[in-house]
Amino acid sequence: MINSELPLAAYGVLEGFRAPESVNPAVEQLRTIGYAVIDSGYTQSEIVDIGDRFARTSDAYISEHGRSALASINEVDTIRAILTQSDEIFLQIAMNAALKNVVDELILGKYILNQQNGITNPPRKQYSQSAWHRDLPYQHFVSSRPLALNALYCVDDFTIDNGGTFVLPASHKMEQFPSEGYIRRNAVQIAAKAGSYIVLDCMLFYCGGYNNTLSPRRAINHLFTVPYIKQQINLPMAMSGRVLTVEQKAFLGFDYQIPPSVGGYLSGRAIKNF
Ligand SMILES: O=C(O)CCC(=O)C(=O)O
Repeated sequence: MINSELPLAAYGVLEGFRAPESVNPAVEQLRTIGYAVIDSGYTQSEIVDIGDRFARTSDAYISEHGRSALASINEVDTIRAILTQSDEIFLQIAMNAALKNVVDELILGKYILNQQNGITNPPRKQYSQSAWHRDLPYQHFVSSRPLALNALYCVDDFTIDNGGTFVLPASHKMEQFPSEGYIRRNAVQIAAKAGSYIVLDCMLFYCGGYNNTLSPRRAINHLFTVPYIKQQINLPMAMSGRVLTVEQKAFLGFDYQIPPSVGGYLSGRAIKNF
């Protein structure tokens, strides 16, 4: 017999009609102008300790890969996948509770850590991140909700003098990169204390400013994406030697690795039981 009942079950649906729940001002601001500054909740001594660990990790990274080799490929200001270095603090910074609250509200459903890079805006030098860009580069779509967010953890204070981040408010809602005149009239430079996160819609145009002081201005940039966007570096593979919780593994994308074959895909479905 043909079942002529109207189908009412659905799959792949995460949001139905319901009252808005968010009261977090950072969430509202991210939706409207595309950026917000939030406090990590770390104490002053934790913030200083993170700065020291960043410096040690940076030295180790540069001696592993070679300063001149990194400089020759415009990579000397960046510590790629900093959480894969030996210090466990960087995974904790990526999973900070205040940050998670905001990202959870803005990316509906699952998301993963796509990138975590240490960055240094050097004193009085050309900086690799000083050109306007989006963190999903080469993309020109507008989406009704973010597919990705990024968050710059401020290792040092971000000031006007040391080249604090510039943003173009609401540019996540425009497909095209705007004219020079528009940038001159509308760019905003963000001052933020060490220990803050500058959270951005990944489609917002932004860049670092010129650091006119004698000290480096350091940050840790995170990109959180829906799992369909591939990671910059295979974090499950790079972190496979670590003892990780179920939650940490999910966050790092262990559940979203590409199956090597049809058989691998089917056995993955069997494990998920659907
Ligand atoms: O240093 C900054 O303010 C911007 C960093 C940046 O643009 C990036 O990491 O992609």
